[in-house]
Amino acid sequence: MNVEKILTHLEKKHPGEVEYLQAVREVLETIEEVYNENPKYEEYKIIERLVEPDRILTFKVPWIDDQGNTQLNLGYRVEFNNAIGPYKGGLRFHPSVNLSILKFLGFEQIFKNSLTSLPMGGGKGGSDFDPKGKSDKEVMRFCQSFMTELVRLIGPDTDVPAGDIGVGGREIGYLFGYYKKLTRHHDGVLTGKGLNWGGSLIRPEATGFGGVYFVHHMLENAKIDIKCKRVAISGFGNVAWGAALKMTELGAKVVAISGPDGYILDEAGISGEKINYMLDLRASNQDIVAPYAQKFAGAKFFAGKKPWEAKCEIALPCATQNELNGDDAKLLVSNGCICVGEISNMGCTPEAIEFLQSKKILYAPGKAVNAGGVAVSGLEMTQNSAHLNWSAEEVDKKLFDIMTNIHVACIKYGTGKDGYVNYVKGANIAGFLKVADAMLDQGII
Ligand code: 2IT
Repeated sequence: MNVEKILTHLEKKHPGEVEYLQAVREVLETIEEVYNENPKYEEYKIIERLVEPDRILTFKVPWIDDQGNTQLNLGYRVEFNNAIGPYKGGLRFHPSVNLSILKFLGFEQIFKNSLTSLPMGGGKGGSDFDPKGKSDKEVMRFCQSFMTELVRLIGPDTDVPAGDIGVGGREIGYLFGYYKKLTRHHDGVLTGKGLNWGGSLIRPEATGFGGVYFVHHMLENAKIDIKCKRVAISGFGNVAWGAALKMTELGAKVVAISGPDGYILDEAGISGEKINYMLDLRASNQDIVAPYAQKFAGAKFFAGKKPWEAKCEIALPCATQNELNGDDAKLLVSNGCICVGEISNMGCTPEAIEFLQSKKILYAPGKAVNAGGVAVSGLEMTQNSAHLNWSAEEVDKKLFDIMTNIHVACIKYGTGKDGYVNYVKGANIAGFLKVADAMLDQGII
């Protein structure tokens, strides 16, 4: 495989799709060696076939707001690869959504889902619709219009969407309700459902819990105790909430969380009711963390700043892509940071990753660290197919085992001669091999 040739070709074909090209480059550069070891990959053009989605559906989503005005958004579903299972991956509703972002997310999802060891292919979808500031009824009308088109593609054994940024329990409820009305099927077509209509226990916690299980393994492997370590987290949504809960439970101290408006530094530790307050903030529909400093004495709010300037040993990006850049990485390391566990998808820029790896900082990419979310979605699909529900303990134990196995796979394929683990390489190779071999088995399709 000639990485530069493939990328030059892709850049020409998909100009301006920067996030997608960034995600592809990272994978190609790290799998090159194993790829070239098996001539069949080249012969059957596995990479050329893997970097293009199987299909993309783009559609308009008209809806009527509370004032009676007609509104219009764009909707997408990118079905990337189904070699090892039905297309699986979330829906993102955010004004920044475009095809490049959904293609990067769908591409990453292939490897992430493969790492979970569950039978799930990769896909992603969403819309440039912004749920922030909308009423429940506006969100409902939007979701119903969105599902009118999405229904053409999805099914419990073909393509199973879930949540992502801007899509939580409320949106999944409206989407599921309309799917059910259109098809008359009550099945596992979406994950992240409500507990009394097919959802799985631990799904809300899964991404954060799984991320912390993974980080715990990274630290243990490096013989570092997690207790009393200071943790900085970006974001204050569902993922950050789960991460803060589990970090606190394991004895670490969460000192910073952030929102689009700035970050909160709370030297007393963000634990107990303060963690639940994150969800209240989110539910307020404002997308700001500033009120935290008014509610809890001693906490400070830094307007317009990122949490990476807070002194911490562990940094957990939990917000969005490219949220931690090269300068942030340098600042973190100069302040004593020893571990960056990316819980957001592609949270670190290539410059940040290069710097962290050059300093031998423990760093692992989103597709490994945040795989717990989609893993429990996979477990929700299993429960739906079997028409039963597992207990929280059962699901949590399975989640823990899955994260342990992903860590083992990263160590297997990512450990260098000096013992430093390149988790990017480990995750990409482990995720890729399974999908590539399945593609070989299934012929040119
Ligand atoms: O990025 C992700 O893995 C998710 N947003 C969760 C996807 C899923 O299908 O649960």
